[in-house]
Amino acid sequence: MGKDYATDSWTNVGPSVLEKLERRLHLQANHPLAILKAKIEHHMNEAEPGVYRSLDSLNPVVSPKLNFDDLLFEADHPGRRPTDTYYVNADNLLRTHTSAHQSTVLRDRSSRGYLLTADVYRRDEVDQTHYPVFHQMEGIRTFDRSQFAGQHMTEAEALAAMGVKDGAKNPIQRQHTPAEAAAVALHLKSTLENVIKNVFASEKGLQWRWNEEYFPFTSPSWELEVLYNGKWLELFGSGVVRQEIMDNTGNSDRIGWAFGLGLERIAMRMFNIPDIRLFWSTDERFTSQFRAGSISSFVPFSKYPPCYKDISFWTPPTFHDNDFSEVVREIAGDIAEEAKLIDEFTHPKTGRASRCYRINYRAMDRTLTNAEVDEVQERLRQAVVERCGVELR
Ligand code: FA5
Ligand code: MG
Repeated sequence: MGKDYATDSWTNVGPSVLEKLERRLHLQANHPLAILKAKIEHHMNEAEPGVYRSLDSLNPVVSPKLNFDDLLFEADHPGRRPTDTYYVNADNLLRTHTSAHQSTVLRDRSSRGYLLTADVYRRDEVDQTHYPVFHQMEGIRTFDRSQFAGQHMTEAEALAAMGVKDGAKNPIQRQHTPAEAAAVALHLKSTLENVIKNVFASEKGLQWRWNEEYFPFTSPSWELEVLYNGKWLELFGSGVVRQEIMDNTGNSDRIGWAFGLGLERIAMRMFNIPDIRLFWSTDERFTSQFRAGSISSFVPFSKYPPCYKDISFWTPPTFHDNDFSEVVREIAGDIAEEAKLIDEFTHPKTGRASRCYRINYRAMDRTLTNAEVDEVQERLRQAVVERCGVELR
């Protein structure tokens, strides 16, 4: 990004993740993620003309303060751990969500709404729906609080109107009147229902549901799920912005909602893309299938055969699944389709823990040879010993 960063004991970003910083898939007009972004932006601008300002080029390197503290994350929140987050060094990390820019844009006060799209980074498992880099769109909308001054509702009425079952678990903030919280929450829900109806317009009988959720930076909070291939798939998190955040950014006179939506989750369904790795493909058989402004169904090129290899090892007490996933990503790259834990046990006498993973190797553009996979597996075996301190069995 044109800047040098010193490494330290926190540094845990490897080259395969760093090279993704330059790809900016959501800015390539003919890429499915950019097509989806444009569709949502267009819809939101029609729904409320002139309200939402689009931002899509903010720097992915942010401070832990912006990513966590400003959003009121607890000091011991698991998201802060280096097992879950990519740290450039102790003072800089790769944003784990677009909410990392909330306090910056709120402080700006030049607009009542924002749609902020960006690449986000998380250490995670390896399979067809998880990738260490994905894309989110953050929506933020604020309102002048004085406009709700004349409205009255009891707490019970407001909770019922918003669809909150237990006000102790998912409370209206003490700084808010029940009426203003309900008005903002209902605006949020209807806005987002209209987004998914617009995005999935061609789908008959689309089914969705709101679940109550928890986020440190919103209350009440919800996520929305849609029914996809018989399974409920989570599309976004959302809620009424915590008033402390509004106060800290010079917005005590305003109340707001926010949502954070995963673009890949929607695009996979919209364009029929079966594997999250495909978004990163530069294979023309993938890229040539999409055009700005049009929603087309992906025609898969033939699926190449998988090749399974198992690896078993004794683990030290500090071992974390995500550290193993990271080594798989660094060594095997995109030919690793999935790394699945298939067995674990603790030796009854020595108390040592053992794990066995099955790695499914499959390239999306060619057939892998056994010799080639053996070579990768051998390098992986060496690397896990060196980097995770395990003992191979
Ligand atoms: C967040 O990231 C919150 N910042 C969302 C938010 C914003 C809540 C504003 C309230 C107000 P979460 O971790 O659930 O929440 O991720 C949000 C969405 O990103 C998910 O619903 C999902 O669609 C997508 N997502 C999360 N993890 C992955 C992943 N590993 N791969 C692809 N998409 C993912
Ligand atoms: Mg979630």
